[in-house]
Amino acid sequence: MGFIDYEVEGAVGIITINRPKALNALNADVLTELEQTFDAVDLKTVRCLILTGAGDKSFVAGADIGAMSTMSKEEGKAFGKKGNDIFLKIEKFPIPVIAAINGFALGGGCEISMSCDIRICSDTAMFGQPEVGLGITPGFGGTQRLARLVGAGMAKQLIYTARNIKADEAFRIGLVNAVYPLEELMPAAKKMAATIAGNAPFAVRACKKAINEGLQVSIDEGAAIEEDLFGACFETYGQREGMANFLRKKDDPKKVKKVAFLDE
Ligand code: DAK
Repeated sequence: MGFIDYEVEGAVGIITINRPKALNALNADVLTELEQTFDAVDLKTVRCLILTGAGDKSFVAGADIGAMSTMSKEEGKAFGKKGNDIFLKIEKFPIPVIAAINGFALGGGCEISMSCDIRICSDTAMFGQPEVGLGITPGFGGTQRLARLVGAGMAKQLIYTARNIKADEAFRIGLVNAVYPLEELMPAAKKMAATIAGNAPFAVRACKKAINEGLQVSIDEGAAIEEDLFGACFETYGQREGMANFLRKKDDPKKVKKVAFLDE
């Protein structure tokens, strides 16, 4: 281990990709450690994750170009699979993952942020898919997730031109939800994560599953997925206590504070 830091603050886990000398570029070791870190998250107590990069210059400057430059077709395919497996793991991870993008998010860096549930960034952030300039396609889901997030026309323009965009443009096209001065980024990410972690954990996880799975299917099938997950919330501590709390509040608004939802 050595390229990934993991710390827990309350119910929020913070995963930091820590390879600042290479602007946190992703090589096979970084990807392996990242996967091991996600596998080790204690889902009984951690309710939301933040993914960020070490240093104040880069989130992730992409896949490691030096490591890739001499790969054979087979090695390239294996590397692509390794990346795709971990990016899919992040996307399907049971609890929400917020990408706190503190600088360059290029190639695989932009792609890993897109596998997270929510993206917020510093005003110094820079996004792009420069792959066609390197003779490859975006290989960690960029052709798929960028089009889903910002629409096919904008995704095609960014990918075909390999042009980098700054934080304000990323915000304008809907790639990120909010932009902060660099020093305010992590406090904002922690505040958002703590707010999410303060809600009923079973319900939050069910929402993530419903949104993600619903996006892959027709609206009819999506409605069926939603019904199942909605039903699954009943009889949980969160549903019982959340609704009871609302009813108590109606009796006497001063009597009851926000529910402290138990882990479930
Ligand atoms: N890989 C390896 N090292 C990198 C790197 C990268 N992507 N980006 C930066 N570095 C290293 C630099 O080599 C330099 O190392 P030293 O020379 O100090 O040893 C150090 O980080 C600092 O970088 P610079 O000196 O270049 O710093 P600047 O501020 O001048 O420039 C920059 C920052 C981010 C604009 C520049 O470093 C840059 O353009 N970096 C490359 C960005 C990029 O093109 N990223 C996309 C990589 S392609 C696949 C799946 C996925 C992918 C591929 C295949 N399969 C399915 C097979 C993904 C591909 C990509 O992500």
